[in-house]
Amino acid sequence: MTTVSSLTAGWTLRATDPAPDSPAAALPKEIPATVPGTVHTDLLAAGLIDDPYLDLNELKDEWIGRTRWSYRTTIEWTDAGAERTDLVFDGLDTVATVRLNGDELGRTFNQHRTYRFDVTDRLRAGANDLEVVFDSAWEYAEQVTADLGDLPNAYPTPFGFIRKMAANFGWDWGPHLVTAGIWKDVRLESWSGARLAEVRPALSLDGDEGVARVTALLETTDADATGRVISVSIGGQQVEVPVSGESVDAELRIPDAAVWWPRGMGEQPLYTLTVSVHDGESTTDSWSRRVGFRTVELDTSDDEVGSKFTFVINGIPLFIRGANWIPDDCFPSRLTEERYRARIEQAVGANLNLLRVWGGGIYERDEFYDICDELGVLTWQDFLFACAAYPEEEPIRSEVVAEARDNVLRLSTHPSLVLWNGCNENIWGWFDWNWQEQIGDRTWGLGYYTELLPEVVAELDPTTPYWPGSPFSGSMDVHPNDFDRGNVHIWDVWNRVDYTTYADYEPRFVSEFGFQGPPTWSTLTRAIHDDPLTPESPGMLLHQKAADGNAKLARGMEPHLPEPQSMDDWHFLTQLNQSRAIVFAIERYRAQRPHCMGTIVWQLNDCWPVTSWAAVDGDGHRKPLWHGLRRSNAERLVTVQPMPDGSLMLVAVNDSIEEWTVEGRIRRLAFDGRALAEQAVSVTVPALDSVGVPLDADVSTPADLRREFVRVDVSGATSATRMFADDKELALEPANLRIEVGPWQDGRQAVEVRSDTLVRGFSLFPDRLVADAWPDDSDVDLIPGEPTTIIVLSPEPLDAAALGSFPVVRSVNDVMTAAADREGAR
Ligand code: BMA
Repeated sequence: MTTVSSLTAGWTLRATDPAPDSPAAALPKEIPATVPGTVHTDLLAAGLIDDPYLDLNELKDEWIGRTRWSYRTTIEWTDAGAERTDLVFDGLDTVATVRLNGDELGRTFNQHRTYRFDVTDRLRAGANDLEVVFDSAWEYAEQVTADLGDLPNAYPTPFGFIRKMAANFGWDWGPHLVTAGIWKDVRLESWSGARLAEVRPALSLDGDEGVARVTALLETTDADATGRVISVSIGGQQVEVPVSGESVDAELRIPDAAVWWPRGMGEQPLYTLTVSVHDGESTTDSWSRRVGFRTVELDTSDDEVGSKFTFVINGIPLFIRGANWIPDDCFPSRLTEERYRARIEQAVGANLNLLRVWGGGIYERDEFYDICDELGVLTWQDFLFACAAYPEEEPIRSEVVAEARDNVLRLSTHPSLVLWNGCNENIWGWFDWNWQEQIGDRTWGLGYYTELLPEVVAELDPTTPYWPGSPFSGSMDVHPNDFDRGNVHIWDVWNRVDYTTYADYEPRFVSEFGFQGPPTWSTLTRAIHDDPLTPESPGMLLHQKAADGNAKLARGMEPHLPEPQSMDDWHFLTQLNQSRAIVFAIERYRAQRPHCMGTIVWQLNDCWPVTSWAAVDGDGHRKPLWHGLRRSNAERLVTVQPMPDGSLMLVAVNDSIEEWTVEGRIRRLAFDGRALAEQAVSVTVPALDSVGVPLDADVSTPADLRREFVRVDVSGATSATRMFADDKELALEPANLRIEVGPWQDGRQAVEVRSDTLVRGFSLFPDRLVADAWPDDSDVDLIPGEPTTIIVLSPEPLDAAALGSFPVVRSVNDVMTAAADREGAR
């Protein structure tokens, strides 16, 4: 059997030949290094730099990415007689020279692939010196840019000329922290005879039978394969195939296989697939993964409107309720399985069924996809090309091939993986961002997206669909962001126009749309210590990376909400507006099913504390948007939507696999709670379908649009409210709340609240008291005469008086009536 010796211990780090004026020159000669890890986190752990996530520290750290770093450890080696020993790196970030006992083993240029060096004849008994020297990724990428000629790029850094996480060079939500280091596992593997160099499983369903096809490629130390067999087993079945050449094919059929389903549609049964190599009596290598049986089809067939973009899982068309995923830390080696799990559970809590791993980040570690397999969260994996034109020449091209093969093979076993996507916005860039003149007749990446990558997927992961881009129409003859065809990104909202513009569109599938809001108060004030703290104070501005971000926040809020009078108001209202913008879009597009078959919001998570489009901030705290996602993505949703003729329609959306009987009422209420009109609702919504119920004219027609609203209360879904005007136009009264705070028990504390007038945007911010405390709902409408209870989850008891008052308790009413009071006092 292969013997594995971990090499993660005993590493030290030093800057090699630093420029005399660089802070690197003043560093100690030996700094303890964590492997897997990265230079930044080692310097931080050694107290040599300040935390780059805090205040203005990011600006002090550019020299780290401009320095050459050497990692060193000693391997104590005893020869146990194996025929071969390989030095294996699961990931090197990025431009490295690997030396053993002073001899160069090789150079590396790609963060996203694995490297294996045969060191059989180079290891000596006793101590061996292993050194990995990282050149500056900046400088390497700048050199390749100079060699090949620059290409257009949405961000002014050379990330397109090096295979390294693009966002590492800075993004519109991320800092410039150009990393280096041994960011994944490193080990020695000793083996004899034959090793499984590649295992390519393809799992599918044929009626009730699970079909597992496996191709195994061997690497051998001998030409003689006599007596060598490969054994494949799954679900109690096993086959043994004699080896003749270097590859072996096997097929197993599992009768009545348990089918893997996305969450909400069924269970997530997983099987263990094991492949092993035997030479006579001895097992020389073995490989095993958890796998699942499912079929996936991306239906992009033409229809009367254009062409669809529908995921069909095990034969059932599924509405995707997704979010885009970015690296959860600028230093991904810090991501633990616990942190992955917490974040993916937050996605589940927000009623999401898909995460899109976006192309400016990384192929995540196995644990990410393992957790998604377990929880039934679908994954869509971008190849790592984002927002730029990419050269298709060397030295980039062969790196792209190697990286694609490595990662497609690694991830192909995951039943949760339902799409390989070629690029993020690069085809759009070619069409719309004035690229063509600059590119001329040079390559820009299209050959990757339309030829190279789909070929790799077809060869190595034939049971998972491929799509060239997000967005893409299906043809280079049709604009990539055509709303009738394929998938679109909607970014005019946020950048230019009001969020009600979402309602002007009837997309087939939206794979990006988003709206910014600041992080939670606890995260913001942990990271930023500006005094005074304002949206424009220096730390706030450094932690807002979007072009003109604060102006867009203000412009997006202005039509809807009262003007903020303080930093507290600004924080509350911008977060509220972020959530409302996205809820507006999701409800609208879900009501359009099956014309539209999915939304993927930009973005679930953050990599550091920042004002961004995220629903969960850099400290893992849920923003109000998370609650908005949870509500608008509920499996069963009622929403009141305007029709083209101006009338109102109640749309009941049923994403569940069971029929839904919707019983209840729709009322027009006055702000003081008086019922002005009422309509009974009784309708059955089939599974995976939606039904519209027109509102009666007396329910949908207000006598006073500033003092009335529509309320829907039905069985099986959260109540819905629809106002007749934007909040800032409403005649909202002072909230005059009666709040009762219950005792803290098992991490939960109930807050019951009543009001005798309509309260809009009622929200609790218990993280003002304890950073990790959070409410189970946000942006709640308080209806007169109907007490509302919000549960606060907190690791410690919260003071009842503080929990029941400003700044924990907020509402639109309090902002408006405070503003009115100020007006009155003048
Ligand atoms: C899209 C994404 C990201 C970006 C986001 C917000 O372009 O693909 O590149 O962060 O918009 O601007």
